Amino acid sequence: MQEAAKSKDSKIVLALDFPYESPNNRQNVLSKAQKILKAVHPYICAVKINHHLVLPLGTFDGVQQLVEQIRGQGLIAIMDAKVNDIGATNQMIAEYYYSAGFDTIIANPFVGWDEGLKPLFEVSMRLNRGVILLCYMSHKGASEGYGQTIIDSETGEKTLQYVSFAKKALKWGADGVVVGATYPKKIKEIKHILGQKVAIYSPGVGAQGGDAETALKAGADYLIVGREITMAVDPAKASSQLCDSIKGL
Ligand code: O7M
Repeated sequence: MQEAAKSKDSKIVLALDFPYESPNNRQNVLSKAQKILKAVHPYICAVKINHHLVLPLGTFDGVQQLVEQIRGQGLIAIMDAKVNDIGATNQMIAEYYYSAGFDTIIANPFVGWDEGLKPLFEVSMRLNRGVILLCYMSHKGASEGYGQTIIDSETGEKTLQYVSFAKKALKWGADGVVVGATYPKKIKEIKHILGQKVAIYSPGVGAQGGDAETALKAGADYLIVGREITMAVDPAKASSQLCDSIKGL
């Protein structure tokens, strides 16, 4: 990610999301995605794909073509699977996505380590890929889970769920955490725990009300941006303007 961000001089991760279309128009979704990638690739450092594309296109029929295009453009391909199952299933999910060429996968730390995310980290290490963990999501309801006060199972002390997840990201050797751009104070708090060891990816800029500059100044390393670019009249212009506006931050 650091190399891609440096060579593209951009901290933008494009969330390649599109509104629902009838499954009969699947081919249209694929061409829209290919067209946007072609237009915006000079202004971004990575692309995040999730169910918006895997469901209509399929992993090995359509999404793999996009992953090849993404990697061919010198960008990192991130699979936003929010992996959240028992270990054996998590490992299978990762192996398939890695087979399709993804560099990294996003997982949910609520599932825990033993027989949870451990097999996912092991397969990722073995294949030299990355794991990014959710830490505090961008939507309002995030407070009900990520914002809960909990009793830490190891220390027996009261703490906040997202603080515990940030510490786990360090302990488990995660490559990044996701913290909503809509919560800059939480980005700052989490940055204080992670330092430069684990990168912060912030979604929620634009469409969800988060501000790019505020999130970066609070400590975000990368911004995950979807609709502000994908729904723009001119996606290349929208991404190049955003990229320019955050240079040097
Ligand atoms: O810029 P948007 O709002 O159009 O899109 C944001 C993208 O980031 C979209 O793909 C969401 O699924 C994702 N996202 C959030 O919006 N909030 C979160 O807390 C976490 C994610 C995410 O990427 O999780 C890995």
